[in-house]
This record gives sequence, C-alpha cells and structure tokens, in this order.
Amino acid sequence: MHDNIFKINDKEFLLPGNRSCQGCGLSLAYRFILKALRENTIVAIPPSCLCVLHGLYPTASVIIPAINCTFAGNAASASGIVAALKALDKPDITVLALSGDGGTYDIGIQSLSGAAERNTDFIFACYDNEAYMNTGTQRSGATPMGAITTTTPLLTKREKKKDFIKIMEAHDLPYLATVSPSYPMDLYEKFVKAKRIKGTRYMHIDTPCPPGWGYAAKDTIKIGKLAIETGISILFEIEKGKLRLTGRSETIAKKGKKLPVVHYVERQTRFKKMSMEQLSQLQSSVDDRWNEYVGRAEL
Ligand SMILES: Cc1ncc(C[n+]2csc(CCOP(=O)(O)OP(=O)(O)O)c2C)c(N)n1
Ligand code: SF4
Ligand SMILES: [Mg+2]
Repeated sequence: MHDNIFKINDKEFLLPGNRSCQGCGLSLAYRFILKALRENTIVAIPPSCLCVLHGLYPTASVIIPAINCTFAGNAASASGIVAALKALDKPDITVLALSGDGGTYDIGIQSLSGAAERNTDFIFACYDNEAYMNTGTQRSGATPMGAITTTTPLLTKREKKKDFIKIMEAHDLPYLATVSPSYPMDLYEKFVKAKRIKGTRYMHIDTPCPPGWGYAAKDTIKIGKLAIETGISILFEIEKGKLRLTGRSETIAKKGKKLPVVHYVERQTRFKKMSMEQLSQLQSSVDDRWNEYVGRAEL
C-alpha cells in the first residue's frame, strides 16, 4: 500500500481546462481515479456532469477511451464492453462505469443490479453529489432529508436518503468501498486495489458540489472532510464480506470524537430551511448508522 502523496502516479489523464465548475468534487475525485486505474481503462459515461466534464466532440478533456451511454443503461453498456473485450481476448483492460447518483440510485438501478447479480467484471463507481446537478439540482433518491432542491423549493426534501450502499452490499460483491475526494490517498489506494480484483466492484464517492450544495468553491475539501468528521459519510471497504473502516473514519472510531452534524449542515445553503426536528432526525440516523458500522468493523 502507498503511504504518502508522492507515491501517487504523476501522470495526468484529466487535462486542465475541463468544463466542470470551479471546486467540483467530481473533477477532483476523477483525477485520482484515473491516476489509480491508469492506461488500459475504458470509461462508460451516462448523461451527467461527468459527460459535460468530458467535453463535446471533437475535443475531450480526458485522454482515455470513453463511451457516452444512455442514462438508465450505463451498467448495461459497460457489460457489453466487458463482453466485447472478452471476445477479443483483451483481459488487461479495466472497464469503469461512472455514474451520478441519479444514474445509480434512481434510473440506473436496474441495469446496475443486473450486472452486479451476474458479477460482471467491471468497476461501477457512483459519484454521489446528492441531486440531478447537470439539469439544475433536482431531487434524487440520494438527496438528504431537509435539503432544498429545485423540485423541493418550499418545504425541503421530506424523505430520508436511500441507503444505496446497503442495496449494493446485498449483492454480495467481491469488493465495495466508499471514498471522498477530500482524502485522495484513501481514494487512490482503494481504486488501485479495486483494479486488481475480478468481478463487480462497487465504489461510492461522496462528492461535494459547490453550486448544488450552496457553499464557496474554495471550501470543497473542507465540506468533504466535515462529512467524514460528522459521520454523515463513513470511509470503509468490504472485502469478501469483511468490513474495515479506513483513514479518518477509522481514527475517529478509535478516538471516539465524531462531530455533531450541525457543523456540516450549517455551512451549506441547501439546508437553510431544515427544521430542528429534521436536524435531530438526521443526527439520530447518522448516530445509528455510525454505531452499526463501528460495531461491524474489526478495530
Ligand atoms: C432518460 C433520460 N431522462 C432524463 C435525461 C436528462 N438528464 C440528463 S443528465 C440528468 C441528471 C443526472 O443526474 P446525476 O445522475 O445525479 O448526475 P449529475 O448531473 O448530478 O452529475 C438528467 C435528468 C436524460 N438524458 N435521459
Ligand atoms: S454542478 Fe456540481 S458536480 Fe456538476 S460540474 Fe458543477 S460542481 Fe461538479
Ligand atoms: Mg447527481
């Protein structure tokens, strides 16, 4: 395993000047994902901010082969690429399907579930920015309760965020991991590891988004860190059924110093209409989830 930032592959696959917003958490995460997966990778992309980031033909901001797929069918298209590579006897090429939360939790769930059930030999990564950002911040199954979106403008979203990671865990995958662009070493190491494993590997990327979440572009790293410090997101990996907390989440679990969720909520204007009742519901669901994962981990 790598132990410092200087061990990261110094080749850039994501070029400067791409079309993502300033401070985009996806752009940061993608840069390190591609460094970890390296050449010999093909990416399947659905309609999303990722599609915009890649650019319009004939120009592209990413120097690896990429295929634009349909919104619902990214995992199915990626399965087709995997089958074609098998037919061509090219076992050394990694297929990455990278979808937003809309393309994973909602419209993409059936093709992903089917591919995972077949244990398709690919990495499916969901960059979860908690709404349909590319089309103007509509609510998705990943949007947290209490957040304002353009489809929940008056009363905030009333339903809880879907526990999609649990749904993927129920597929009994060879590897599942959560990552954050605020912790690039942890992200990089997990993708390096995922590349070496066969079968369906599911990676969940907690992805701060300045315009959609309502914070200054310079604060992306800070917001991503606060998600981990408060336990809103937890860094872990599950390999052959064994759960291991990693990085900062492991440290917090050992030292027992998780911050209250209000530290995360108060910095984002999407939560400005959150009620006290919603805040305390969020705190208790975060506490329950945290206790469950810490209880399962071998510390
Ligand atoms: C079948 C279909 N419905 C709707 C759209 C319009 N559309 C394009 S991108 C997008 C939002 C994608 O949201 P998400 O997957 O969360 O990715 P993000 O934009 O947040 O990066 C929508 C609704 C589409 N392209 N195809
Ligand atoms: S809307 Fe959010 S996820 Fe999309 S490009 Fe901008 S910062 Fe990135
Ligand atoms: Mg999204």
